[in-house]
Amino acid sequence: MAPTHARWNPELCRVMSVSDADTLSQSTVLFAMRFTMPLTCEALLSQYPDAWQEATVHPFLTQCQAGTIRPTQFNTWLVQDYRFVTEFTRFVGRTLAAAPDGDLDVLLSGLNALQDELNWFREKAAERSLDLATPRQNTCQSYCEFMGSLVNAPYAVQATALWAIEYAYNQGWQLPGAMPAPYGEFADRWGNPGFTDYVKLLAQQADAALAIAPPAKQQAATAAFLRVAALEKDFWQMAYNAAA
Ligand code: HMH
Repeated sequence: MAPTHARWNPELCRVMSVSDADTLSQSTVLFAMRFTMPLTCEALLSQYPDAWQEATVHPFLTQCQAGTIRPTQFNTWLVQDYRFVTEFTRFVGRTLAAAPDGDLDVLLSGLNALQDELNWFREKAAERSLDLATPRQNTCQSYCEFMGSLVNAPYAVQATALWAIEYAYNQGWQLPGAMPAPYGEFADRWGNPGFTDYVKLLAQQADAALAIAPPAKQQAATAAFLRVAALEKDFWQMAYNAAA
């Protein structure tokens, strides 16, 4: 007999062989949903709140907001992030190469913005007399290698990683609140409404790919999300490791 309680999703009850949904607790059903419902970006954020918090909340960002970050630390981040973005651009290019027709428009707009961003980084580095050929620190190197390792990953995994990478900066730079000069310009680059809209479109595209991905690919997407979160956390910390 089909369950009649309005709160329960009939498809979920069918998959779970539930005939009397009223006897199940809400938490049991939420637990079961992790194994029966398609994975989404939103589900990843609610399943791993601690990992995501560590990726997006860091003293580096709060010190930018307070205006107390040391210029050498900020410059270290800036140079490492330029080195990251050059490889990230290639990662987006490879993701575009694997994308379905309907996703090309959004990914092309992302690459267009990255062209502007790379030139902006070069301007910021020139203003500060920074050497953009400074070697990559270990975390930057690991992050670039991780993105390289996704070259043959299923599109659902690439799209999930791409969303997570962009969302980490979109949230990280916004959460502390308005930043004073010269950091406001940096916060705005990843916190502006246009970028926020772009990240939402990336989530929709990742969700659509995940919805048709078999469980093994969804697991790989989860692993990629958690790896991005860990790398983002370590990336902020690099600012304190060495001079630019
Ligand atoms: C480390 N993650 C890092 N750098 C960036 N510029 C972004 C994400 C967003 O593009």
